[in-house]
Amino acid sequence: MTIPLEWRRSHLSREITSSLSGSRVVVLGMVLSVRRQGGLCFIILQDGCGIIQITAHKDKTPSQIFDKLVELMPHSYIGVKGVVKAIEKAPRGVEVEVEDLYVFSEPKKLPPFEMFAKTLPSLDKRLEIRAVDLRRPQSQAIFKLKHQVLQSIRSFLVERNFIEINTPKIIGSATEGGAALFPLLYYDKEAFLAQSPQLYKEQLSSVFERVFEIGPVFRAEKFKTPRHLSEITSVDVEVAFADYGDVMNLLEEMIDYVIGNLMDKCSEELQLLEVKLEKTKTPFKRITYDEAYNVLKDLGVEVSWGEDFSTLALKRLGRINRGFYFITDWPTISKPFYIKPKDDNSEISESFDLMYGSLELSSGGSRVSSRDLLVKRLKQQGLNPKLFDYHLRIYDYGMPPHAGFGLGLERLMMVIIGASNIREVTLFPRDQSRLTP
Ligand code: AMO
Repeated sequence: MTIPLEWRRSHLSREITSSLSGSRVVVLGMVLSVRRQGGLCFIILQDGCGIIQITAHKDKTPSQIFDKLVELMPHSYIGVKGVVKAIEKAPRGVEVEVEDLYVFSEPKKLPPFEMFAKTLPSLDKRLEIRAVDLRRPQSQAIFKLKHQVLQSIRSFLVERNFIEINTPKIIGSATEGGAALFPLLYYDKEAFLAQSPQLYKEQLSSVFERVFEIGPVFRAEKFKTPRHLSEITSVDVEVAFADYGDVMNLLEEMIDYVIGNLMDKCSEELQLLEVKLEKTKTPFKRITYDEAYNVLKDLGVEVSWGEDFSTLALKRLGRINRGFYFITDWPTISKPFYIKPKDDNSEISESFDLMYGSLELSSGGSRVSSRDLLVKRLKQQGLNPKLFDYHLRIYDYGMPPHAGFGLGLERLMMVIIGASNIREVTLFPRDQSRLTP
């Protein structure tokens, strides 16, 4: 369908303010609600950036237009021509008084939830028609916040001379351990979906020094939890001539910047979601793995030195440590091969996890920059160095010391809006039981 010239949009909802009073505008969007009140009809129209009230007066609007307006179903996509009026009672203090109407499409049926409903069907049901669920202003607000988080991360890093990279998502060998890989057939060879841009970002830090990538990573997760997905967006950062202390500082500064930016720029979305953000307190608390281990032992929680903390153990730690904190200096054995053991104690590594209560948001550390040590660490972890030849050969030509982290964007969003399920902050989540939409 070609859009008639006279039904091209003149203004977005957000651009219509009382300063346009008396002007003629053309607005396009989706009907969120229709309300008849005596001789008046009020429509809330939603476009990509907000809402605007449309008002029709029975005695002023041509009758065929008025009759059509009151019959409109929510989810109709329409165009309205009319005059802007400043009205105190209207949402945003402004409305458009209808002169003409164009109906682009009308729904065949209505979704099983209202656009402003407080009680909703289960997330699983809503995900079946996710793009319709996203028409709810509250649902949309989550992704507008996510967009702002991404914008803020980019501007924070670019201001600090980082360059954005894009690395392959089809790869030949594991980076984070073999179990969580998705295999695929790459022509006649076995390949995998990337678990992380880890090795590429490390190599590129030897060239550009400060690199970041924001992109999908794939994990064949065996867990069915509200915190795990099979495909997530990872914010990966790598810095040359830096160690784990430097990148922990960078990460906490970045989180602080992102939250400050949301508070400044997204008050509408935060209000809609009833989220009250507080300025973060930096520096974040830092506890070592051993300190956490001893606290857990004292609490009678079963922990085995050298292993990751269990969900229960993290819950207990989260009760003591509210908000953001780092767990540092993990046993070398618990971390991937590229994490650097300490020079004075090779059992402990220069590593960290960033936590929020019991939720892990990020992990990172100083990297091994010697080829020989990298080969040794690969072998220790039961990995075949031959499969990493493409990576190891770069180290033959020299490698600066470097450090970095990977931050799970969806986990950060869970913390920001207080979501209990990661699927709530993912447009089209992928997990063991979900491959559509
Ligand atoms: P790691 O494997 O800890 O580290 O991943 C980094 C962060 O990504 C998020 N995350 C997930 N979120 C949801 N579902 C999942 N299945 C999932 N897996 C990971 C978490 C986690 O903290 N290469 C290293 C990073 C580095 O050292 O630079 C890495 O990938 O928030």
